Amino acid sequence: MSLPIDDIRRLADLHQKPRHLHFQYGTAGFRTIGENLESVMFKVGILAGLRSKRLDGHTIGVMVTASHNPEPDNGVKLVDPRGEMLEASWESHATALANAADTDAFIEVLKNLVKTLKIDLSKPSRVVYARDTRPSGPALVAALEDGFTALGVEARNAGVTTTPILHYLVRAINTKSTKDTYGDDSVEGYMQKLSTAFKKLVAGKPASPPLIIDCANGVGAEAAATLSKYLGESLPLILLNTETTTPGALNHACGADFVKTQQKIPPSLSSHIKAGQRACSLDGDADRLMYFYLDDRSQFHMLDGDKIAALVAAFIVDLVKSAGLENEVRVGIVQTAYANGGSTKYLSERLPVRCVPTGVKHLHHAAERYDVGVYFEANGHGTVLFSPETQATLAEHQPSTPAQSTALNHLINLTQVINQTVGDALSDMLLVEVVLAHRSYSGVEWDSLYVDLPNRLVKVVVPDRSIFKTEDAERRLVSPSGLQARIDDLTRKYEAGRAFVRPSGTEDVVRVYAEARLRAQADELAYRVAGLVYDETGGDPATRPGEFL
Ligand code: G16
Repeated sequence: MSLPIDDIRRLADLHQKPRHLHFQYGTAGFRTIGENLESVMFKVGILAGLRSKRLDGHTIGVMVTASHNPEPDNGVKLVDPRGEMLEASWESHATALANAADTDAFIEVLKNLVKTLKIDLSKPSRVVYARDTRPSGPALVAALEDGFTALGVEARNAGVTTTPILHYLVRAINTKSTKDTYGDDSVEGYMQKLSTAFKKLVAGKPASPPLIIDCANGVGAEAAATLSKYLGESLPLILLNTETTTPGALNHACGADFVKTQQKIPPSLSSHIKAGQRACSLDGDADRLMYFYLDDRSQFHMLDGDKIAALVAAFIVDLVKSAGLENEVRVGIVQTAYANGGSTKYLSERLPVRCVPTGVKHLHHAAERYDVGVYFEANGHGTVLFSPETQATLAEHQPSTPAQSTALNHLINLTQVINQTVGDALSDMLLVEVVLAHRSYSGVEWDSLYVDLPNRLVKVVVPDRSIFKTEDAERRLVSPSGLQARIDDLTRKYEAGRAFVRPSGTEDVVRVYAEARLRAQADELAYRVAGLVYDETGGDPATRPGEFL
């Protein structure tokens, strides 16, 4: 069987690549200004179908989103059959297809792919796809659907939903009627699974005061509203920033990325939040979560991905011990260079900790090597993975006391409340609420697990970010040459100083992170390192250091 060249040609002609652009399948798939992405979507539709054929007809996921990016951006990422990110070796195939200059070149790349990857075209191809609430979404989905039509893909439209729900659906579809069944392959199945496990985990605990959720004016608003119905009184939710149809509102002055980078409460929440009340922010596709609260003096306290990891890991370690499984089940942590030095010190005194490059795919793979792998990026993106062996151990273990039995049941319910396919803001939120309920913690006690070093994250717009190359899990620059030595010289002057520079994989910027003992020092170090980057590259004068907080 050969490729349906006529159909592909006819539809490819409708989705021509913009001449001047180069596309790259990066940290989170393709991501750029939405209106430039139509040709990419069409090609991704075909690529997803080929990936499914290569994997014997297993269902592949396609998510159309630009997550934390501003509204004019959009993007697309592929999801492999177990709900994990696309296998890294296929990223370059995606990039090659996206950059084929015209229909002839595209068909050539396709033929080569089919040949070199030995894709059996007679196999079925199945895809499930969804989009977030961005205005550019419907047109891009139409282009994606043309790609499905061109290859004859059996495509299931999951509509407008969150990235983590799409990942859940992919795994649920592929494990349906198997011993590894992940849940019913529907949004209801997801809601039912999470809320049922949550209710079991908090049964008998005092009712929580309401939790405020800043939905970033994104698709998380719809999912959170549905989840709220399933949770009922077990967790009262107050949903804010739910304007999914207001132009320009998505991620604007709200959401997880705003909270993390600005280190302050979204202005739209100020009149709703009372001292001591906990609140959290989702990002535009609900895969990141940031908690925060205001203290009695109205001071803002951020509980980011590092704090979530510390809270959750300690809880799981205690349950493992209480269940009598400390010799069988080893808990480990995965972080990135952005992890606050305070968190790394606290965690590595208690558990094995690994540092990997930014990007969920790196964290996810590293976490799979532990029996229970807790991975969170400081930006609030993360989850907990229980290895198949550990899940079997939990299922088979015979507790010898009632206390062991209770702890074991809690662990089993945790495997259900946690979305193990990918970081999931709503699932992570339930997980945090479980731990807070069990520990009787408010934000204050949680925050006091360790003290964050003051830190600052800034971005510099440079003419060509690809000249920035890193090593040592992105903690050091190897190019441009000599720049790392200048950063080192500067960093040495600050007590507890640490700084690094890396090119973003989702925005056309270079990111600079710095931390130091005192707030003013962390800010100064970040700006001075940004200044070095700027001087090195002749950055865009519109975004001089100091102007992009
Ligand atoms: C994506 C990735 C994350 C990463 C973030 C920022 O998040 O999934 O792993 O931390 O981008 O990446 P970068 O600093 O390279 O731009 P999201 O929430 O935007 O999908």
